[in-house]
Amino acid sequence: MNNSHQQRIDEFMDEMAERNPNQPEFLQAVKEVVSHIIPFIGEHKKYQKINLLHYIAEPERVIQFRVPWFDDSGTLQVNRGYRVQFSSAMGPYKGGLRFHPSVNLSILKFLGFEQVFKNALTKLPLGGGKGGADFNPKGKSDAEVMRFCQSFMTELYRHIGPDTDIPAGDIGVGAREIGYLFGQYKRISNEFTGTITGKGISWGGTLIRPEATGFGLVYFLKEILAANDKEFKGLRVAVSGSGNVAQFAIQKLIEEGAVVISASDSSGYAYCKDGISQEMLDSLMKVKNEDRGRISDWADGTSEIEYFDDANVWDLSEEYDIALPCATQNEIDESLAEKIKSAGVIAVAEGANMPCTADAIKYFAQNNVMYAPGKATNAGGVAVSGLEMTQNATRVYWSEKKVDKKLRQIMHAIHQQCQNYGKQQNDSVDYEKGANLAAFTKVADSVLAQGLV
Ligand code: NDP
Ligand code: 2IT
Repeated sequence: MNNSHQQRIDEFMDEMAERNPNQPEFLQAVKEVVSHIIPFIGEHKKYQKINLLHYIAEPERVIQFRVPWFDDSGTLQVNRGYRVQFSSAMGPYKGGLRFHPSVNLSILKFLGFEQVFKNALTKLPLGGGKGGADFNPKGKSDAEVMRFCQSFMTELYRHIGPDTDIPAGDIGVGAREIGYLFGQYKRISNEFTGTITGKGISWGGTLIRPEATGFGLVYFLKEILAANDKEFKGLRVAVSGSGNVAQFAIQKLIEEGAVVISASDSSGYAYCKDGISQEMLDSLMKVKNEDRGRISDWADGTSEIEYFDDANVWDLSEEYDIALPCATQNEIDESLAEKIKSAGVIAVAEGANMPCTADAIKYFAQNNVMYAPGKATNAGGVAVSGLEMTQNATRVYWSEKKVDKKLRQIMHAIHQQCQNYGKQQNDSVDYEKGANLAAFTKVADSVLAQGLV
């Protein structure tokens, strides 16, 4: 990168920091994208006419609201709810809802910003947004979760709609929460439309949506391996997280013949020397999804699973070939990236959104570890949400085979876009640059075509 580009990036980020104080995650996500876009704009006159970067980095609308609800003891609780409607350049706002105590505006703006580019890569007509609340569903009764979801939707419903903004799940928002949110939306609006995705299959959902993010991640990884004359068989894969994305990534990896050696949650991690079998995965899904238990409960009493309490899975000192972070943002910093490299890893593909810090990504680039960013690799989830919207709008249900085939095609096309825009002089692919530039051109062209104000 030449000095004038670096200077422009620094100036732009200084301005962003001033306009968005105390939003480190948002600034991190923006910097990651503009580092590629600024040199690209320098080479493409049509994007130089106007202040496109400022336009794209400013959400169209941010909604913040009070969410009051009564807990089981009759005490009033108050949480903070949000919806960041980031961009409608390419379609209605689309993106998940996160319920986690760490949720704040910085985190939701980073997620909304990334979502705009991710959704563009799917080639479906989707804008980008994200929302959620600083509510912790962990340890709450079903009735408490229901009351919270109903109160949350009682405000959110006026801002969303099947052609306006279509929320879905994310951390802490799974099948149960989507059900309660949709039920309340339907009740208030008196319409049964596809305003939320991730619905149950008997009430407007699509087959393969629960699986889509994890499956899509593995389909993408398969493309990376194939481009490097490699295949899954026998490769050892470390996975973090044990939620929706991790579970179905593990399932597809097992099908592909890989050996999955780990899963984790925020309390610790499980190491399975000989790999997680389908039977072990079934039991993990039961513990997590039905019993709402911990990884430690899964490991309890079994000899195949070694549990490490209060420990980070990326500290693992065993040898493995591939790392799939599927838990949360910034779970891998530079020192953990070094550990991952020394475990013998050839590729890191992000199931989570922004799980690697900027320094970790730099370390991978400098140390010959292939790195594929979440906006490309985890786009399968929102892609199948888009397919759910199509089915809802036309009032049909597609077969599992049809949805899975479309998901594979979409992941293949995203990989191709990364190759087209990220090919390096030595023929290797910079997936981060490829994803950013491929997405940027689509978003920017849509913005320019529609007029700016
Ligand atoms: P779930 O809530 O189903 O699972 C989240 C998992 O990550 C849990 O194992 C959780 O552990 C762990 N986790 C969450 N926060 C932390 C933390 N601060 N530190 C350590 N572990 C943590 O969420 P999903 O599987 O849906 O989401 C995982 C990631 O994938 C997120 O980054 C999300 O944005 C991203 N993603 C999700 C998509 C989807 O379709 N669901 C689509 C694309 C991306 P614990 O139970 O202890 O909190
Ligand atoms: O980060 C994501 O892409 C999601 N949480 C899924 C969004 C969606 O609308 O399905």
